[in-house]
Amino acid sequence: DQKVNERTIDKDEKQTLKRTLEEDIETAWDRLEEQQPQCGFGQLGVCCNSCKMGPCQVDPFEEGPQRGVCGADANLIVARNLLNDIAAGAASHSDHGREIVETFYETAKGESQGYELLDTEKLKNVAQDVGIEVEDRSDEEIAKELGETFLAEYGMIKGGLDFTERVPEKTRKIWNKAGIMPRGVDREVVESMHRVHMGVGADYTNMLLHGLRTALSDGWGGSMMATELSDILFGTPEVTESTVNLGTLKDDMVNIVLHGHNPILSDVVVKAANNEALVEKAKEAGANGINLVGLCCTGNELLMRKGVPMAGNMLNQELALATGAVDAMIIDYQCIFPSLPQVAKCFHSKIVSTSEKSKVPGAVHKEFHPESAYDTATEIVELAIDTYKERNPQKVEIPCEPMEMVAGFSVEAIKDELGGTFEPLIEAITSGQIKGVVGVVGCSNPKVQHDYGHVNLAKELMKKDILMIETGCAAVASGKEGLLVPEAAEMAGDGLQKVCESLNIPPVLHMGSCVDCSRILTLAGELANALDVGIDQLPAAGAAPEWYAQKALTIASYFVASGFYTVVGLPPNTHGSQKVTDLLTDDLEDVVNAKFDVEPDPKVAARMIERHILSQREELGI
Ligand code: NFS
Repeated sequence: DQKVNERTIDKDEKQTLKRTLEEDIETAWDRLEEQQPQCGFGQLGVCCNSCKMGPCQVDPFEEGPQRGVCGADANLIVARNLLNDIAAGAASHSDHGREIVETFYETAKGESQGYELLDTEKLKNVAQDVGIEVEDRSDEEIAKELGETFLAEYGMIKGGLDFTERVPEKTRKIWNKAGIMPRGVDREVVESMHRVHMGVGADYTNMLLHGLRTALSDGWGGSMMATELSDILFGTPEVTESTVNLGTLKDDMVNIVLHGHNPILSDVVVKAANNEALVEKAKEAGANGINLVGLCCTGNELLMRKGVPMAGNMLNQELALATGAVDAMIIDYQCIFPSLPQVAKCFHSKIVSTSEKSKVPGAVHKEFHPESAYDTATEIVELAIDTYKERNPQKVEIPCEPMEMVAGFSVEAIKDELGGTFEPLIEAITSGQIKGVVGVVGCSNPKVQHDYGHVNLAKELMKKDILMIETGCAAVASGKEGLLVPEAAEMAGDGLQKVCESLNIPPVLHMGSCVDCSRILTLAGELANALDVGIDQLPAAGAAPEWYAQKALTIASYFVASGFYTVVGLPPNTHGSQKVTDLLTDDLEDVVNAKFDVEPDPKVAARMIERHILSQREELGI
């Protein structure tokens, strides 16, 4: 019991965690335990395995070697590792974005199966944002040109990203001065890989500034294209009610879990699962129907647009299987434990991999392509129904009832809730009813008690009249804790409580998946433009209390580069260099008017964020 309590604050999942321990079902927590003690050089970021004169380690206590074979010191090794991480994160979001752009383009040309241009109003808005003519043209024509324009964002023909048009003038000036204006998405990532090669970048500051530029090409490029075109293809999210936690799995239904990140597959699976003939088939197999639930960010995409319930966040993936109730877990890519087939083997469950990029030994592979999307989705749903017949009801343990939540807060939806203009929000902020806005984002990490960082940071900040806009695993943690319903405003300070009551919104707004952190950027751009300031001047901040992924580091980096003071709960393995640490947590302020801080205690982090927001308000004179 002690172990279970140390591992999570989610009371509902404790029972399932206990089961994994009793029945020897190995999870990430067990593997973390086996890894102890983790390599100290790695934690400090002072080991380098880039070139094969190495691996090299620099002695942080200055007794052993101070340089690798090539001559790199701790500052360079730490910075190089960090740039490598940022590039990997930017690449994964942006490559996901590329698949969306390609599917969008195929749809515009009428070559995909199961997709349509669903939100044509947004199509026109986005096209106009990037300077495409919309008058007297068909939706397909506009979409085709938009698809071509966005495909070109990846290369370097244009020399600049179109969405930087959304960046406030003052913020763009800062980027130009710092030399970090992003050019092309692929260009920045490839250039990062060039710079981390042995014998290229040797100046840690120069390396890390390029890290910021690479991150910006993700936030205002790859991720933003992923969000905006997904909205056009699958619908711009509107405020929607749904449910969350392991209780969303049903003992009398065929349970299909959609896990990963890219909605191009999962969205079509939703269509297939609603097909009457397949529902009938499920009933013939003895089930009451087909139950779709989401996990991780693909789950967030479906929740936002279709109200599909969420089984949980990153650390819930093995626990979902450990309920014994999952018939098929469909994975695309990112944040997927390679160990899933091992857990599935303890039950009848099947893992179905779908991306050529993300094959997993032990999974059934059903490769997915936009041209045959619906056929593949149908095949997978049929497989799930067949697998259901093998389920042993005796082994099913669903630990709880689902928790209610509200999601779907796209920038457009927030504007709608406010009555069609951001004026009421700006009014609430300037009057001090709401002191500021914080983007709480990122992963779960077994090094942190599950959901502890997210939930406590949100609770502390709402008491201080600070509104949360959340994405990813952070938002799901808030959902499981019951913070994503309007009634949660009772826990907030008086000002925020009143605003939530009058608008009937929760104090924590679920804005979507991790690529939807770009919605946070778009919103910040709108607010800053309305106030005629740079993003760095807003009474706002970012936080990633339980992050683990390179992607999260990229998000934190584009938050900081865009002007958000950002507090992360775990260090990015940089403490082996005092100079890099100083740069990130101090000197960056002189470059982009924002910086990182590292603070594991959410209560302390909340105070740091509040202090920042109050000083921003003072400078704005509000
Ligand atoms: Ni984003 Fe983190 Fe993964 Fe989503 Fe969750 S772990 S970096 S929040 S699911 S991407």
